[in-house]
Amino acid sequence: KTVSLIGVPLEEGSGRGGCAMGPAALRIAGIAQALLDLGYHVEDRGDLRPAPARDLAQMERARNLDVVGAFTRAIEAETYKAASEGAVPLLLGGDHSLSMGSVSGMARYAQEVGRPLFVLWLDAHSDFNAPETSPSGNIHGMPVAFFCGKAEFAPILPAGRPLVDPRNVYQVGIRSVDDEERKLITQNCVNVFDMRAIDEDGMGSIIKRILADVRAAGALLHVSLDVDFLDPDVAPGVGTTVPGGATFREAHLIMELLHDSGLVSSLDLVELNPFLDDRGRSARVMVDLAASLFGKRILDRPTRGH
Ligand code: DIR
Ligand code: MN
Ligand code: MN
Ligand code: MN
Repeated sequence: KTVSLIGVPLEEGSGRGGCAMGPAALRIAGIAQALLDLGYHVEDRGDLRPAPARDLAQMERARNLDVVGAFTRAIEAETYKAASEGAVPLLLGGDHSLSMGSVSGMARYAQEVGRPLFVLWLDAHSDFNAPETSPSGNIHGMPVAFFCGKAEFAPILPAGRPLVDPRNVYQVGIRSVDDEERKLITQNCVNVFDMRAIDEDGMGSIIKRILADVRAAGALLHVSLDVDFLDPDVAPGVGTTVPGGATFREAHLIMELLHDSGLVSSLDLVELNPFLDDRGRSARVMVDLAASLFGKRILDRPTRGH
């Protein structure tokens, strides 16, 4: 099996500098070698560097739309291409606005193979703002609304692009939602498992329920992992830390369950800001989590059925 690394040096969606160094930091932390050690064929497609899209006029409530929109187009095409060639696209971010492109590319691929696309969104934030509801104007707070067709800017992707049904979006780790955004996720029936749900029910049982839904639907599963999903003590290298996040073990458990499910079609690693990191610690945690998702185990405990 091939994993295609797609570098996305994008920070213009985040409202501060640093995430553009994320792909370099993830490479230095050993993302390719970790996958090679697990027996994958790794194809590094390098970094995308599109020129700003001159047809996308700036909007006050969606900052740097020309840059983010150009990246969205390039990411959508590259993700779709990698998936069509039979690889698992692994996006090395870059801020979370990159998921506008990666998820849209996977939605196009899923439509082509006649399967629904489900999304597992591991984040402190719901990222369901629209330009009209966003308190910041930062597009990294809007990607879920975008790929569900609930946030329109100037036309970035072709009209009639395949969308994700918000009922097929599962958000885990949520602990920071803006007021207007809360109404949107409720109205649109996004499945939200906030930190309280994790505390009450346990991470394992929540993820197993989600994976059962994905399996029952015969869907592809795109996983989007924001560094701030993790507790800031575990991963400080992110611009929007929120206290009370997932622990190291909870995060690894998710990755191990995802691997065992065999359902994951594609992955985003996003929001790593090496400028804010502590000697590469957060970059290494993200690489370690990706390795677990691709099959690395602490103990080779016998799998049921074997
Ligand atoms: C806030 C912060 N909800 C916003 N969002 C994110 O600006 O829309 N921070 N995604 O990482
Ligand atoms: Mn996010
Ligand atoms: Mn976040
Ligand atoms: Mn395995």
